[in-house]
Amino acid sequence: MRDMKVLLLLLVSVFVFSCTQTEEKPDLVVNIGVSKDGYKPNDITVSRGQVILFKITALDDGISAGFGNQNVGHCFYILPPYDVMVKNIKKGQTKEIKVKMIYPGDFVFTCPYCSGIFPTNGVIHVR
Ligand SMILES: [Cu+2]
Repeated sequence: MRDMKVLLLLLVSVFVFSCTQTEEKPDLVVNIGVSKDGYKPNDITVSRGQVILFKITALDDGISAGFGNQNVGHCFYILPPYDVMVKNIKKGQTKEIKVKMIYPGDFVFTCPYCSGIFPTNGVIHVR
């Protein structure tokens, strides 16, 4: 029973502290293209507290084209503390995510699928 309470508390903490994804109205739309050449743009500056609607468009198949069997597409992952991810953006697709930029600083975003092979990394500066 005590273990269950600890587990529950842990789950609640994880939810509360990773709560940067939002359904609030966006202050700004940021369009990003992703391909084997990386993200364009890969250097983004936003204001702290803003709600950003990121629209990520995959311009190619990423690792799926010759590097793997499955068509997984690309990914848009902002590392913790933001810890938000848009998965499986396939060639020609645009996927969206709204993020409240509550943490100031410089945060890396990446494609966990292909950043080991392609330069799919970028930085978001929250000022
Ligand atoms: Cu990728």
